[in-house]
Amino acid sequence: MADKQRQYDLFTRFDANPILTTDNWPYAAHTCFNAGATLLPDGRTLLLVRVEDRRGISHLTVARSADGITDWEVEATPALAPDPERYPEEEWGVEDPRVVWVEELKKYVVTYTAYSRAGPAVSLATTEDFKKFERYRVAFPPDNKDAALFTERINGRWAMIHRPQPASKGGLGNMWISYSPDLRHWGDHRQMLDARQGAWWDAGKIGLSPPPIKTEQGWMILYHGVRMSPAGCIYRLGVALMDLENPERLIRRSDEWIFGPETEYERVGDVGDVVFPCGTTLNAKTGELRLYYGAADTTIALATANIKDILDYLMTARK
Ligand code: M1P
Repeated sequence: MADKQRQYDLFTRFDANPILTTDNWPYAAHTCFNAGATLLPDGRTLLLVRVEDRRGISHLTVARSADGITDWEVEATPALAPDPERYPEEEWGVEDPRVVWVEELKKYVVTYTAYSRAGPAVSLATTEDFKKFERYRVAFPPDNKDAALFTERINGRWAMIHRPQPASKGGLGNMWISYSPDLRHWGDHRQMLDARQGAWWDAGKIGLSPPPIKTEQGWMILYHGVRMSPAGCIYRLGVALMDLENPERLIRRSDEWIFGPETEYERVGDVGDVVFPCGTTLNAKTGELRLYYGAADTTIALATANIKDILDYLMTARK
């Protein structure tokens, strides 16, 4: 039984989920969800949270916590608000940030969806303090989202995963990887991980969830798969392992989803049946991986797993 259940039990939900709702917000907000995450040098956890207002427009606000679970201090004003006068690609908001610390730059790199009448695009900005941001603007034009940078150069180039959604595929999409010498000019685009087809849980549309996590065995890629049904979509999480030197090369991919909507706060909300993680933190000593995820596009929840258990599970998957 233990083995039979193992893949379903990789993650444990925090008892008092959700950890952040708009009740925690110091100003009026409709929903807070899909947050990028990072550990600060002083040990606190920082979430860069997508906040949607009652117009339907999203901005990004910082929340910090000493233990990464409770007593969140939410900033009184947005860290990154859409600025459509200077950046027209942000006319309808900024969404779904992914945050990585890049040691070489001594900066955080934030990738996010810049939404406008042109469609959703991938934008990139850097920051040292989550107060001042340098916008590099659009890295990948519409329709494209679910992007994050690898934390280090690979064979001398920056690499970014993203998810184009070509009209010819009717709103479906696969994960791609592209490379850049300077974070501004992107090329050498390759399809990296395909959505499966037919009855599969990740048929049709997949996208990167949190940024790639470097392990000794390879880059761990947590991705969301979207099951489209007559009753609506179900967003679940899968995992793949890619080669450290050549992240286009798949080592293993889980057949089954490893986390999906089960609780009421995941099943009911603005968009029900959605778990959508945009950030993790990893305790290098214990191997505890914390998954911060948007629940039903309404609140932020936390689930934890041991990264070794995920890797062990992956090794049981087909090549
Ligand atoms: O509503 C679920 C999610 O839908 C979109 O994700 P994707 O385009 O990858 O399917 C995003 O709008 C995301 O914010 C949202 O949580």
